[in-house]
Amino acid sequence: MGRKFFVGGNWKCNGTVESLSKLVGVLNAGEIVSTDIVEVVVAPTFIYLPMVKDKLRKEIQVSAQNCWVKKGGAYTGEVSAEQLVDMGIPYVILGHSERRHILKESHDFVGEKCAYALSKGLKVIACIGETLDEREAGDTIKVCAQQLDAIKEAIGDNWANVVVAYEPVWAIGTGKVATPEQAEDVHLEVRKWLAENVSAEVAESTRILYGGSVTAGNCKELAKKPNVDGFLVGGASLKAEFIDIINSAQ
Ligand code: G2H
Repeated sequence: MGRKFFVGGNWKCNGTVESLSKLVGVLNAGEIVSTDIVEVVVAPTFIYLPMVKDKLRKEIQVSAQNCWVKKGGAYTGEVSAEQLVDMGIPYVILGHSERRHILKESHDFVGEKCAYALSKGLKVIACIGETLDEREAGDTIKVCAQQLDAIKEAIGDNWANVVVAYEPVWAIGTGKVATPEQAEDVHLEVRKWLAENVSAEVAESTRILYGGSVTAGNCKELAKKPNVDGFLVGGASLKAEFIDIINSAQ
């Protein structure tokens, strides 16, 4: 069976009860292709997760944007994987570059978070990607491999509930989208890495998403690439054009 297209909306630290209710209304009213063809997930901040989950059409799932690295307890300000499961949240985004770079989450810490979240039954959208300096130094694949190595070190061969999101940092929120060829080149390398370091089956079945300034205008060309299995969308997922991105599923 082929890989089902996957479109995630990462709402980041945006929204209010009013604006997100309106956005959910837009998503509920939009015509979207069958869930046989595309899996759709949106990720509000923790505080709005229950509200969005309740109001949203059932074809669209919800995701957290982060969770704590181990069992909950005396960790002020954190939300545990158990608590997400308790609230019926199926997905969590881990290792987003805004957390790696602004909050200094290391490769190993992200790997440990992935392992713990998976062990509690969450599905993980694991983000990787290089900075502009790393790309210009020719280190794109090396950096992505280091990030994947740390995840593999923590989760072993347990990739069935992992979706990988390749998000070049230089393309995030900048309006500078990777070309379809640039995205495909890295996705192919990520798939090779999976084949060489995990298994041929995992390489074949794992969805590899592209993220970084995806819009309704550029998604169709990106989606044509054989190793682009969907998108993780930030800014454009807060707008009605997210429907068009969902419908770019091939
Ligand atoms: C990358 C992406 C969503 P944007 O962070 O994860 O955001 O589409 O705004 O570049």
